[in-house]
Amino acid sequence: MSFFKKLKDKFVKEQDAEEENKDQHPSDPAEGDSSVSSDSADEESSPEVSTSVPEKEEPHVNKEPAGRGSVDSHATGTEEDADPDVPGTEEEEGSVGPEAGNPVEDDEGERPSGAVEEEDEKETIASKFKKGLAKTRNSFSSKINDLVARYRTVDEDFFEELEEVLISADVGVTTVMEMIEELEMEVKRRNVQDPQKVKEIISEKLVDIYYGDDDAGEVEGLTENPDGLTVYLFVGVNGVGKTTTIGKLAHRLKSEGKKVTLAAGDTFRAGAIEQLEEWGSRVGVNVTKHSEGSDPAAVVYDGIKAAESRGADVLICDTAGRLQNKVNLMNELSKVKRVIEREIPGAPHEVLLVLDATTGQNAMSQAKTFAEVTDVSGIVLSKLDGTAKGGIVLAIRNELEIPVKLVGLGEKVTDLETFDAHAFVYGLFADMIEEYEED
Ligand SMILES: Nc1nc2c(ncn2[C@@H]2O[C@H](COP(=O)(O)OP(=O)(O)OP(=O)(O)O)[C@@H](O)[C@H]2O)c(=O)[nH]1
Ligand SMILES: [Mg+2]
Repeated sequence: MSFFKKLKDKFVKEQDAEEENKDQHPSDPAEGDSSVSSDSADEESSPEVSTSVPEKEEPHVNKEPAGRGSVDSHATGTEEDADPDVPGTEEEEGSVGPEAGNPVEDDEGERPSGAVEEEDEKETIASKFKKGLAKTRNSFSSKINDLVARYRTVDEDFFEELEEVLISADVGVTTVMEMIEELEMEVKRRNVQDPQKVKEIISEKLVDIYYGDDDAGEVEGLTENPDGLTVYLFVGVNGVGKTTTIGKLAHRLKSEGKKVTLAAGDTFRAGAIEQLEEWGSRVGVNVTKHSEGSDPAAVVYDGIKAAESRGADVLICDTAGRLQNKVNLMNELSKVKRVIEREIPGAPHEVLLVLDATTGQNAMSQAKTFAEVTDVSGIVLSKLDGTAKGGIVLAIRNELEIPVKLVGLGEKVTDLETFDAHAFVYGLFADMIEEYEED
């Protein structure tokens, strides 16, 4: 079967059904006009550990929690130097935690998200990828269309130009070379002369390149702990979208029926704890926090204890986004990881490195650095909606050999998807696929 036909069957029908559904049940037009209340941490002035209970408020969309500190607040030289390797986590562990007076909350206060978000959740994966990849698609497919319109036969010059188009979409030189080579072989093998037909082969090869040889082409979801608490640790430099992704993921896991808690392990940046708390109250999950400047490993330890005593299914740990000093980053992350590993064998079940897709090749070099300091199990590529160079997904997977597990496709709480290479390629070629008619 033709590859476009396969994608059309898989994604377009799904979308048509969705649209039909929407016509019958039009959604509430009052989207995104509610506001965030940011008083969640005001009463917290003591440096004590606390597990904050989410306040219930109206669901809202398109509104990012406040509290992102300025870039300046990230940079203090002295703090780095004062980061000892083992500064008494044990002591803190003895004196804090749920036994030390943290209330154990039940789920009574948690209620499902509101109607607007639920409406959003009905959006298909296909339409989310299509929307999120609009910038890349517009730039990429117009270049491809232009290219095939200008060539009457598929020759060397054609491939050379195609190479440029792919590189300009941030696919990455190594990956592009590999891809062009395979394309040339495939075109020869199938004896394709018509450049129009090459579009389809390109789309097919993009999926192949993503999955590589050793993969069955399965979508890779997040690993879960089959017997107990699942722990996810988020890492990445500042501003890439860690906290936002944690909020989105918490929302998603919760709507799947899981009990989720968060640990405010970014004790470094001013406002970071409050930002996570806001997400906690927005999606209705608990947040374990200490005061600013305290030891992230101790926060995470308390997060585990609070999660266990609450019978949570998933704990998601935020961390500070700094990369000024590799040694300190390594010490801090390895200490946090050590605590998690010690408390829950097999955890963390994912170490997720968040990369900002809009930073292009810079994201690649961040990934390399992080991979040197910690075992990254998966990538979260945020802000794919904000770039015309979504090809970075392929470069990351192919050149770093780390799977892209989640992608951020917008700022709404529902704009997080499990990465699916077929849906991604559908997002890139949506117009062509929708128009595709078998001859
Ligand atoms: N358009 C878009 N914006 C996003 C996405 N993910 C995150 N953002 C935005 O990116 C900005 C930074 O996000 P944060 O979650 O605060 O980033 P962080 O990595 O936690 O940053 P630090 O706490 O400073 O280390 C926010 O304005 C988010 O709304 C996405 O998928 N799409
Ligand atoms: Mg953050």
